[in-house]
Amino acid sequence: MPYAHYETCESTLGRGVKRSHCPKILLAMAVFIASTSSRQAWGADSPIVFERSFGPFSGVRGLAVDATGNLYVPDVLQSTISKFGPDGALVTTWVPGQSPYFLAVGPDSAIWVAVIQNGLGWSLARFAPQGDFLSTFASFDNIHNVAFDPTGNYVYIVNHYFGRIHKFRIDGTQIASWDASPFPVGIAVDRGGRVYVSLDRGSGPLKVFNPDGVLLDSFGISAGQLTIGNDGSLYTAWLDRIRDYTTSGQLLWEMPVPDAHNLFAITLDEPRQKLYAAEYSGADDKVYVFSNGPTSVTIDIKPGAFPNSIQPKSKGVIPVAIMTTAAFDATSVDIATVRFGATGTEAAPVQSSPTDLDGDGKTDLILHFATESTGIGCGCITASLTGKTLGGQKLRGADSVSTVGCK
Ligand SMILES: [Ca+2]
Ligand SMILES: [Ca+2]
Repeated sequence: MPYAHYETCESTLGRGVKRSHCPKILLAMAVFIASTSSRQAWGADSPIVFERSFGPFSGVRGLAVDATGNLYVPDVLQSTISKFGPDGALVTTWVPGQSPYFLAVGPDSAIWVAVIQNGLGWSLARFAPQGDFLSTFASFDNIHNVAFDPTGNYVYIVNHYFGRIHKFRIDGTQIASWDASPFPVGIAVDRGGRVYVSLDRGSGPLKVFNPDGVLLDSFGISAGQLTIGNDGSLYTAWLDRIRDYTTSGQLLWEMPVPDAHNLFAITLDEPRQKLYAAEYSGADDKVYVFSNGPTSVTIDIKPGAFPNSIQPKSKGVIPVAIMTTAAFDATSVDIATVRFGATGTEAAPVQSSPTDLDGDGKTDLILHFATESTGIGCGCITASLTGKTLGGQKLRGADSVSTVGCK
C-alpha cells in the first residue's frame, strides 16, 4: 500500500512538544513515486479512472511518454508533434516532416518518429526531446511504427504497406525481416522479447512472434496500437474503449471511454500511474487521460504567503488553496471528501469558497481548516490534503509548513 509508510506528525492534542517524525513523510512520498509498477497497480482488480480529455487533434496514431512524464502527441494531418508536461501544459510543438504516424521514446532517450521526410520518403527519424532533428535511422516505403526490445539492443520497424516487420540492431544493422501481412500497424515487445503485432482496421487476428519472427500464436483481438505494462499485460485502444488482456489473449477488463469513438493510440506512464489513449479519425480527435492512484493536485497553504507559518497551538484556521491548472479543475472537488493535516486524513474544512486566487481567469478553491484539528505538531515541515472529485477521482497534494510559537 503506497501510503502505509506515512508516519504521523506529533499532534498537539494532549501531548507535549517532542521530536517529530514529520521529515520522514517526504522520504515516504519519494518511495511511493518510485514503486508503483506492479500488477497490483494496473491489474484486473484495479481498473482505472477517467481523468480528462484534451484536443482537438487531426489524427493521432501514436503516443509516447518519456522518463520524466512528458507526453508526445503526433498529429498526422497537421504534421506536428506536441509535447506536454506531466502537469498537462504544452511544452513545445515542432514539425518533424510530413504525416508523423507513430513515435516512441528510444533507449537513447531520443524521440523516434515514423514520418515522411523530404527527399527520403518514409523514414524512421530521431529527434531530441525538444524537437531538434538528430538523424535518420532507416528509410522504408510506408513505415508505420517502431518498438524497442526491453534490452534496448533491438529496434522493430513496421513496414505497413508491404506487410513486413524489420528487426535492426540499435547500431543500424538489419538482422531480420519477416511477413506479418496484411497491413500490420501496432507493435509491442514483452519482457520475454515476444513481438505482438496488430493489423490495420482490426482486419485480422493479433499475431505473436518470437524474437526471430517465428509465429507463436494469434488471437481474435482488434486493436490499433498496443502497449505492454510492467505487469506483463497487453493494453489496447480500439473504437470506443480500452482493454487489458493477458499476453495469451484473455480479456482482463475493458472500459468504455466517455465520448470516444475512434480510439487508436495508447501508451502507459507507469511511474506516474497514468494511461493515455488517443483518437484517429482526422478531425476533432482527442487525447484521453486515465489514472490509477491519486491525482496530484497543486495546493498552496496560506495562499500568497511564504513560508507557510503555522502556530500549532492556535485556535484559529489555516487557509489552503487547491489551484486550477491545465490538468486539474479545482471546481470539480467534492468538498465533503476533503481532509487536511499532518498526513492528509485529519481535518474536514470548516469553510470553502471558489475564487480566482492567481488571477489566471480560472476559478480555484480556498478551504479553511481549524488548526487544532489538523494534527500539525511542532517541527512538522509538510502537510497534506486528500479528497475526491465529484466524479470519484482520488486527489492528493502537499505543501511545506513552518511551525512557530513552539517554545
Ligand atoms: Ca503559501
Ligand atoms: Ca486561478
